[in-house]
Amino acid sequence: MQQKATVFLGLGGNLGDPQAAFRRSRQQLMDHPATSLCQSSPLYLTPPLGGPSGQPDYLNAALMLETTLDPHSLLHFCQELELAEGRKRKERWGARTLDIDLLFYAQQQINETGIEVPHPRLTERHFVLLPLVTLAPDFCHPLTGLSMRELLNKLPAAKDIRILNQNW
Ligand code: A4P
Ligand code: MG
Repeated sequence: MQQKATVFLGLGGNLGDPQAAFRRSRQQLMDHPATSLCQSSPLYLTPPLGGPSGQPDYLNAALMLETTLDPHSLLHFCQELELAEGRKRKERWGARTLDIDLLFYAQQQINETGIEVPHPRLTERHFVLLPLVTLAPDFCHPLTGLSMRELLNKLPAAKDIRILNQNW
């Protein structure tokens, strides 16, 4: 049996009703016998970063969980949740109903095909760091040693991002 680990997931979506997809997926994670929810961040409305032009704004949020699933099993479970929400993979960074990124798995570093942890692009992204700071401002990135608050402070001020819902 794997030891209990604190993990952070990033949720994103800009097709259909992402808030409903986030709620259903959070419930599935809570119902999983090896996983418990610690906290949800507020829900943010964010302009799309990269990908095809003209795609709708995103909803983004982050979850803090405790789990005894290993990182591969947790990511696999998240990919099943994406599929259950009708996720279709067409183009990279294209519009989607639900994207779940494994941002951190305790202080583990994983660099394999199909799974990279910490998520390699999180340090550049307001839509990830803003929700993470609400959950764990002092949690440190295992590669840089910088806290979530410090990483956010290194970015320029966030533009056009707003909290849509504190509780969802
Ligand atoms: N993968 C490897 N490591 C991980 C990890 N830690 N967590 C692999 C999740 N997946 C991981 O992902 C592509 C592959 O990454 C998978 O096969 C998985 O095994 P995907 O979800 O199929 O495709 P994607 O999400 O389009 O690609 P990618 O590169 O993961 O994109 P990102 O970095 O997730 O960015 N703008 C706003 N405002 N909000 C967003 O949420 N999201 C993206 C996608 C772009 N722009 C955005 C947002
Ligand atoms: Mg992704």
